[in-house]
Amino acid sequence: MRTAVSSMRELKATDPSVYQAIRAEEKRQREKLLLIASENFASPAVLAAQGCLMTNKYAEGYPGRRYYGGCQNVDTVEELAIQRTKQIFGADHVNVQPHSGSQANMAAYLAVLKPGDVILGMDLSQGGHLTHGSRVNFSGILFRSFSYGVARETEVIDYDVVQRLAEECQPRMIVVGASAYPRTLDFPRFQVIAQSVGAYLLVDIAHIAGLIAAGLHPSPVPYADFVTTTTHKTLRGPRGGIIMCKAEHAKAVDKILFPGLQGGPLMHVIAAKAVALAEALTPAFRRYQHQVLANARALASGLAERGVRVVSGGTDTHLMLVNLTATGLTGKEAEAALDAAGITVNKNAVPYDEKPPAVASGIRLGTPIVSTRGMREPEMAEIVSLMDQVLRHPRETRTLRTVRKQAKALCQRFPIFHSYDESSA
Ligand code: DSN
Repeated sequence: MRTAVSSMRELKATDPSVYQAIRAEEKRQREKLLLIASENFASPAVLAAQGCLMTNKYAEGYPGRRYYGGCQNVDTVEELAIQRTKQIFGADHVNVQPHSGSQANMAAYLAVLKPGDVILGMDLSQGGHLTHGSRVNFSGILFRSFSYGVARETEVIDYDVVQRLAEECQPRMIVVGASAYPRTLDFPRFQVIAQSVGAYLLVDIAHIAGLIAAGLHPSPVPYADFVTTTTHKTLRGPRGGIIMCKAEHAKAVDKILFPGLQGGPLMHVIAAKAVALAEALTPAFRRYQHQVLANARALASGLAERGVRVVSGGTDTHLMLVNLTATGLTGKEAEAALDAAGITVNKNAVPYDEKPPAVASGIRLGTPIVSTRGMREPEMAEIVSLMDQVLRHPRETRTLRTVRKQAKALCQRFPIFHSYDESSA
């Protein structure tokens, strides 16, 4: 097979515009402090598999029962991905074909629900996800959706309120999981609530899958009917999704995903999922996840020490939300100033935010990428200091320029794939 370098040479000759954009993106990833909680750097092995010639193969169906000939090798990678997911999470049944987390959630709903059924999920504006019942998403269009959030005083989920809401709206499915909730989720409690109203329980672990794989967040698998995840966040694989479920839902899940929702699976991505899952079984991955958590705690406490308000007072996971109201900055302004200073974050609504989502009163920060680069607590202290300068002087060009240089210098001390290079040395 061609090497990555010779493939890039060919790309440069064939399509210089796309080549230039990829090189510019490489530079951005190398030189900026990336703190977007849902992103990560997939390993060179994952990238190699994802860029491989299995993209050429049609394989509608499942291993051993495909609608095309010539599927022996793609069967091998799909079987490996399934078996490794089972080994990591202990699920009865696994489907690794969802193209994304959204497709995985759609399949979990439609495996047992009908359009018009009631679902109860976490409110997007309080940390939930679009596909958990938002009005502008298929989940809020197809189903009658109700939502729970966090308590105003504590900014954490009040399970008594969830119980009351479930009794009021009588959902067929309760959806758990979040994209901006920094606290440990109580899955046994959600199971009790779901059982008390006869609802199915779907847990979307997209953000915390890597932590669960490493045993650093409780697993929902024993408690939930369905567990969905993406593979590219803390799990550090290619962009894609996975569904796990109890044995009784296996047939319904497989049938609704294909032929119900998708056609041919992305076999090159499934190959890369298998590689990432093998990596997730290693002691190095567990050490990495420990560092992700330690770094998140260091970042949250460092910011709090400088008077920055961290939602709910801290984090139990890889991410945190910062409420900027007291600084007079909006999330949008902070995102722009930080990016100009070489620190990339995303604006994010904070609980009970009065600003629209495109402006927002907060930012979300996560440590998966900086931890993949090999950064530890001392570097988190440097990042706190850099962020503090920007948040105090967001309109001072000189400050932004100086911080940008410092952020780049810090990144250069921890080159992309530094930690992989170390572990392979
Ligand atoms: N868009 C993802 C995130 O940033 O959390 C969720 O799908």
